[in-house]
Amino acid sequence: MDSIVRTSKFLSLVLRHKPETVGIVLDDAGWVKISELIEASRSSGQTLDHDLLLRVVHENDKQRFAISADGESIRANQGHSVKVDLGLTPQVPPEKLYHGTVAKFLTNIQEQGLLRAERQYVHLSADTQTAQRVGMRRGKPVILVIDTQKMSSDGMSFFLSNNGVWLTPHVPAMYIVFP
Ligand code: HQG
Repeated sequence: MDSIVRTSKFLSLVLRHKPETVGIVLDDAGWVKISELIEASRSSGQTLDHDLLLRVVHENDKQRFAISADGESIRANQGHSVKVDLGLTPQVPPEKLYHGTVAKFLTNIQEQGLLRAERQYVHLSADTQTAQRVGMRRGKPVILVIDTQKMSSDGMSFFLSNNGVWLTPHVPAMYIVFP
């Protein structure tokens, strides 16, 4: 694994899920000072420096991370299981969004809808190609079509992360079109 991918995985772990593994604390909006992160990472055996970090942020295939306006802090754009307030404002979604999953989950999804599980939100994709890629992480992808227009008119909220992932707390089964 090259250093960019390895560092990206490390950042996903500490900025989304387990900051305590390197002894850092994220602020309420998920930010941590870059200098603090580098220092903390060093003491846990990661070779992280400012240049590598910026390359990971800028070259990341999904723009998973963001640097603050003052250039001093970093956070994950989405995917958190730790409780953070990303400060996203509700947005009107497109008429339909997509969710890539795999066949073994379908019975549960038919009963419970899409659950956010460990994460803060259910993740939805704006196009089927992206949903295919998300589903493929777990096997042969199955694409669910979500009637987001109906969800929205029924009062459910949607947020768009800074890297283009649609987020919502729960998708009840009645809004899901199964293949
Ligand atoms: C499934 C990656 C049983 C759901 C991706 C999914 C995405 C249920 C899995 C982002 C269920 C959760 C998120 C239910 C949902 N019963 N299974 N009721 N409801 N599921 O990883 O959407 O590379 O938490 O279909 O590209 O797969 O990390 O969510 O298969 O954007 O940046 O439970 O993660 O981005 O898995 O992926 P996840 P996800 P990054």
